[in-house]
Amino acid sequence: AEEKTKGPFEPKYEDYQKVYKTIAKLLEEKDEYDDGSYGPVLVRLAWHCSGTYDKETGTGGSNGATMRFAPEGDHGANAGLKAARDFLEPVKEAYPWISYSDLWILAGVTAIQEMQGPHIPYRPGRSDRDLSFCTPDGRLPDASKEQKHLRAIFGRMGFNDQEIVALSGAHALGRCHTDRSGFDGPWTFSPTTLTNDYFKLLVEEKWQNKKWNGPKQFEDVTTKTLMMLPTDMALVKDKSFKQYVDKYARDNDAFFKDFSDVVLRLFELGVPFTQGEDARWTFKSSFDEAA
Ligand code: CCH
Repeated sequence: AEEKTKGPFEPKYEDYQKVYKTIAKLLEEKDEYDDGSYGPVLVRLAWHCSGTYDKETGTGGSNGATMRFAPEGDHGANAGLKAARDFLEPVKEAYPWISYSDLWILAGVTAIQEMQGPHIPYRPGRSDRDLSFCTPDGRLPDASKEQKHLRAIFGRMGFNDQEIVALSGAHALGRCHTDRSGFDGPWTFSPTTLTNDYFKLLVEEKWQNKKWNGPKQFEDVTTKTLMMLPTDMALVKDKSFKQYVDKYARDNDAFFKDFSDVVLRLFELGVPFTQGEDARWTFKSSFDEAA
């Protein structure tokens, strides 16, 4: 009798949930990094893959994982993201069927959920591409600039004012490193938990120019331990941006809902999915499992 040949491995929801769990476990184990978590730098990796998208030419975005290659990996904006890519290398070895580009975005989703953020629905479908797909330098935002620059950069990706503000709430997480961007310090007192504190601090705290040898940044008058970038301060200077800062400062649920919607879109920019939007999955977090 003819033997049925096994087709190629077709990973399903359960397989991706396994990868999620492996990343979540590693996040818990490797707690000696930075403020105690690789979570923030994983979110930054996923955003810097996606944020190169240009809607006019359809180039850039999270398809391809072209940051593996020197031209893009060496862009100034990507300084320090090797820590995130190296963190994920053992996961790629354990699950060789997942593309780097799907893995890096799944890691961003995992990090957000494991830092108590909202669920971010996810679809696989990214494939890795060679270095000829690297994007030119200069597509990611420059922190020394203000509202005009933010609208130009995020407009190129297809985002409006409300979406720019919602996305910026990610700065509740992590910190600036002098040896990476030149800036220094965290935005909030809980840099490994996603909250709307970034917005609350922007409206409730007084901010002053930090006197130091580094690039222009702001410090909170009360403790002088927190920071804001010029691009962060632009969100309260600009009336159209400010209305959304006020809204998210008042209402964490509204922030979580809008953040989930916009991050989902960010993470899908430039990906030629073969499956429709109804094929998106929502992964269980450690908090769902404990419940
Ligand atoms: Fe950001 N970000 N970001 N950012 N960012 C930095 C760190 C993080 C800008 C500049 C910087 C988004 C938008 C912007 C994160 C997520 C997002 C740093 C410090 C700079 C500078 C890097 C360092 O020194 O390590 C600018 C300008 C913009 C314009 O809007 C968006 C959008 C997101 C995600 C949705 C996260 C997370 C970090 C912390 C990384 C870490 O290592 O702790």
